[in-house]
Amino acid sequence: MEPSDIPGGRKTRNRVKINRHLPISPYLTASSESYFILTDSSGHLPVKLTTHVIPLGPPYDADPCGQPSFVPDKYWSQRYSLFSRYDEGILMDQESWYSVTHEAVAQVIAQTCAHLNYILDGFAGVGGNAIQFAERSHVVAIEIDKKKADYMRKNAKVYGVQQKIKVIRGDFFEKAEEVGPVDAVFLSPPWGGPDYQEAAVFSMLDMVNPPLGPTLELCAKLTRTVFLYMPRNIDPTELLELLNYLPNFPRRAEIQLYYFGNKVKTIGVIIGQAVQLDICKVAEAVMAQGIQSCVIDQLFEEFGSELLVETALINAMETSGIEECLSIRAS
Ligand code: MGP
Ligand code: SAH
Repeated sequence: MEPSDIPGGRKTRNRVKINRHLPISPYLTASSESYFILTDSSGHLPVKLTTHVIPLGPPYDADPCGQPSFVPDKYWSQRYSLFSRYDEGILMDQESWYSVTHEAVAQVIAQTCAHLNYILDGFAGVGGNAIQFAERSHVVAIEIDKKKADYMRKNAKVYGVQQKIKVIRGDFFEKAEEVGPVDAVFLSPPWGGPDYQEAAVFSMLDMVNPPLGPTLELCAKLTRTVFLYMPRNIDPTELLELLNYLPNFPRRAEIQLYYFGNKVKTIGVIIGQAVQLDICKVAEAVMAQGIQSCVIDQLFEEFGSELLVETALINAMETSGIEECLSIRAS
């Protein structure tokens, strides 16, 4: 550990970056749960959009006492939002201050995955997500950086969940296959630092490092569910391209918007088996966006029961007043 990582270490003033409201995709402006269908030549993807208002928790605290020199005021004042037990011995290095997942967001993510027994956190940092997963599930946490892996072990002890996290220090690309099959892989990889905000649109395939394509290809060998933690300026239509790397995954996704006040701070993207879709709402989205026979064929394939899909489509047809749906299916 370096002296500057220790709470109470050296301190000088840091410049505060101005808070900006990044424009976000028009797909991602829901005020409550909604559904839409993404479509391109490769196929269709029903997406459930959910909103999560993050409770503000302890007030931001700008008291500089104990602030390490390398920590900007903006992040220091949010320390109890990052880890509510910050004062009980939480350790973070420089990169972690801007990349750790706020505790209340990590709780929403872990709650979404609470029915999954065994989760692999592939880029686990100092444990912001892994600790919350471990409150509900068994976790294997891979982290390439030795210092962060050591800090994660200590942070897990602060939360009393050290027995439920197996920390592996190493490269995701070398260690993941050793872990074997898991119920889900959680990925919160580096986004290239705070400069992700400079891009009007953050490309998940081009701007994540290590590149997301090969990461997903490896995930597809281990699981049928991935959970991505992403910036708020992603383009949701890129999900169709991500699916090319997940050939055997069920084509279904959920996008979670994490609201801090009226601002979407970050986004969760779940793809695959663990996504629970309401077929009636999918059918309504199909109607609202215009009907294509291939979308309907895919629904029948995806949801298995013909009766279930037909009933949902008939209901949606009645609600929307559109009548061509089943005749397209019949033709
Ligand atoms: P932020 O850059 O502090 O955004 O990141 P904010 O506060 O909206 O910035 P502002 O200038 O608009 O006020 C917000 C959150 O995104 C962080 O708390 C982290 O949870 C997450 N985050 C940020 N970065 C740069 C990364 C990253 O590189 N990787 C991961 N996994 N998460 C990140
Ligand atoms: N969710 C974490 C933060 C993750 S930040 C938290 O809340 O604490 C992304 C992390 O990925 C960084 O800690 C970085 O060291 C790690 N990382 C980068 N490349 C990696 C690789 N190839 N294998 C494993 N970890 C990697």
